[in-house]
Amino acid sequence: MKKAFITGIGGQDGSYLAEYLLDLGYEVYGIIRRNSTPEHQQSRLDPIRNNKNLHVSYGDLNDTSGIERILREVKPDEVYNLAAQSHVRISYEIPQFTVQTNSVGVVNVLEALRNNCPNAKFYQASSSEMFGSSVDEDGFQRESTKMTPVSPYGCAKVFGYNIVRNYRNAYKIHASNGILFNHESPRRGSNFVTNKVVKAAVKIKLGLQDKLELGNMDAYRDWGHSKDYVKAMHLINQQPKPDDWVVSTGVTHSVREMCDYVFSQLDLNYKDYVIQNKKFLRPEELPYLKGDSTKIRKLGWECEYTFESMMDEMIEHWIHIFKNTINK
Ligand code: NAP
Ligand code: G4F
Repeated sequence: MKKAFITGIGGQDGSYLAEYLLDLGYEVYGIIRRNSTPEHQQSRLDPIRNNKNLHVSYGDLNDTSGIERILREVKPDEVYNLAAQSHVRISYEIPQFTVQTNSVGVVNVLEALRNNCPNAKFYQASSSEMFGSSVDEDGFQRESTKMTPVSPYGCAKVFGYNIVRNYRNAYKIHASNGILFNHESPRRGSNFVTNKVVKAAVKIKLGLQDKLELGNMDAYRDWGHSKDYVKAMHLINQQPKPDDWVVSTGVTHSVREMCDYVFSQLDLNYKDYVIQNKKFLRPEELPYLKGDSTKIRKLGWECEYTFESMMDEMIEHWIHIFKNTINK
């Protein structure tokens, strides 16, 4: 039985990846941070909580001794470093914590791996936010696109990306980067724009909310589904040679178009409800993302969800939640 260790297992991707690996027959180990409200934090793991092959313990990327101890005891075959302060706008509010976790945290895990299980395969959750303002002439970002990050989050992720390549070359560690474009699901944090919009639109439809306050509606994002993207993470760690891969749908929509789609599905016009609040604007915005994932598609990876089927699933999720609330 293969053993996998996942940091950030309580997050959107970590929870889907854990489910996927358990289904494949892995023994899965993961860390969550200590939190004053554990019920809330661990809810994404509820579907697999009783699986005997799941082992969750407390840990933090900034607590090196704990990471060292787990890797020494478990000696995993595969390590997935998904833990991060993952919110771009909030990275302006807590830049030092963001850098500590998203940059130094990567070194902490790599060092623990090098000292305790040097043959383990390492996956780093790199991000399209690293491209920042760079777009190739054909309108896409790809593995070769220049990285000009425009946020503390993006800058920190570029360091993580580079240190992975450095450890790969210097120490011959099987360390890879997945450069993932935005991906969503019903498990997405509700302060990210897709889930924020869907949750509010459903509440407006049910008479539970009047308005929705957003920031910049003219940014474009390439939105895929987290369930499809965790399969790419696993595929990357199965490759004979470590490398860097873009994971994306190749389709882009503006925040405005996404709002239009969601409200229309509920027979509403977003223009009647959405207002701008400057507090949701960013000091520097990333205006446009569209990824070329030709390289990983050559390995057989593909998306099962479309933008529309993913948004529909999120709408259904929130309708179910709020109808149950109303009926109680
Ligand atoms: P998420 O839901 O925010 O999950 C991140 C997890 O990391 C959370 O469970 C969080 O725990 C944990 N974490 C934060 N700081 C930590 C620390 N110091 N030590 C240990 N754990 C810590 O994010 P996600 O959407 O699943 O994304 C997974 C990874 O992919 C992240 O690294 C993200 O930056 C990257 N990524 C995401 C996307 C995307 O569109 N989703 C795209 C590209 C890359 P708490 O709940 O305790 O904060
Ligand atoms: O949903 P978002 O917060 O995602 P963002 O900033 O693109 O970051 C996500 O994707 C990255 C990959 O490119 C990941 F690395 C990162 O961890 C995260 O998962 O914002 C999307 C767009 C932005 O242009 C933002 O300015 O939506 C715009 N937006 C407009 N109003 C808003 C809002 N975003 C949020 N979160 N909240 C708003 O009210």
